[in-house]
Amino acid sequence: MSTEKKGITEWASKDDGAFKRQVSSFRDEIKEGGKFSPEKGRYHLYVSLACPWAHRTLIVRELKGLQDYIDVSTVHPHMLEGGWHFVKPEDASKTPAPASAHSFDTFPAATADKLFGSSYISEVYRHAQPDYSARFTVPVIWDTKEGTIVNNESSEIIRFLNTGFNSILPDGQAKELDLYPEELRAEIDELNEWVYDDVNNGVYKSGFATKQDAYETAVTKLEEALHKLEDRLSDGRQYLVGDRLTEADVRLYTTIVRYDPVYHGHFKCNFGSIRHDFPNINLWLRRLYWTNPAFKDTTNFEHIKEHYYYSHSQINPTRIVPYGPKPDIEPLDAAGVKRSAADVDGASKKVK
Ligand SMILES: N[C@@H](CCC(=O)N[C@@H](CS)C(=O)NCC(=O)O)C(=O)O
Repeated sequence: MSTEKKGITEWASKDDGAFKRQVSSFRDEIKEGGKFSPEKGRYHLYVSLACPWAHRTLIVRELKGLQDYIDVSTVHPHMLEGGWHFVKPEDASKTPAPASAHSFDTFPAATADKLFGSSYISEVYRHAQPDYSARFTVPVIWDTKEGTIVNNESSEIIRFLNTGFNSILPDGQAKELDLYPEELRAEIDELNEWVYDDVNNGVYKSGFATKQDAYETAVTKLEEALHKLEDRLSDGRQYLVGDRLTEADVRLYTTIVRYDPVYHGHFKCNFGSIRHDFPNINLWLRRLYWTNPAFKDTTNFEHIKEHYYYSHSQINPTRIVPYGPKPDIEPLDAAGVKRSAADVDGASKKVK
């Protein structure tokens, strides 16, 4: 079987049963004065709302006020034989079937490929490189001027979205926002490194392991890392690094918000749940979700649950998507309000 045909759940090594994530292929950046300079409407972002890596880019796009600068196409949550697929342009305006109907053709908030009308994300990759044979992953940021992919590595995309458009953004909060400030870089880098290995990728290593030992190695590292994060947040701090929002929060958020709905059950990360066993992480999570629209607006629990439980039939052959947990994320209750009084004021009114 060629690499490109292999499903993501078959990336586990035959020898030790451990999951190994592929390295991304397109690694350019958008920056003033470079080949890919910032321009309104020039770039297009391909995402899945289910994917934690793509989710990072959507959050930063919104935090940096780039919604009118970079348009987005959103794949359907089912990642099956041919990889990520789009709704057909002629179906895009139809009322989507309810999520529970498991339709291949429509799904709430899934779009057509707005640039090419492609059926699969693989077609977009092949427009950039006809002989591309690695994995067809999201996120992808496409340049309509050069007709190619600028980058398909989320950690790099969020870095250049953070600064690359500042020269054309209007003055204001979004332009000022720096998610990777010079003075915090060393601490952010240090945190990112183990959070990536043990948490972001740790849930996948647990869920995609095909041998007991590989699973246990991954899941116990994840458990240890979550306890380390829980301790870090025990002084009541609102953000992981310094006293402000940084990319470290963005990168951890997209894993934690999926934890109780998906990773706890589907990926067998069930030594505890965020809501019952990690109160400090749970508070940090709820503050981000309920007080900052860039987090809530970009979090779609229907896509998240439907994607994992329906797509990985090796792990869940019945494809039944679980009913719970209820609610998807807990409200920001009185304790949360007390601990972050200043921030919560406006947002807590939204909490049902
Ligand atoms: N290193 C990449 C990883 C992206 C990634 O693995 N995306 C997954 C979805 S969560 C994907 O598109 N998988 C498709 C496949 O493997 O065929 C990044 O952070 O951008």
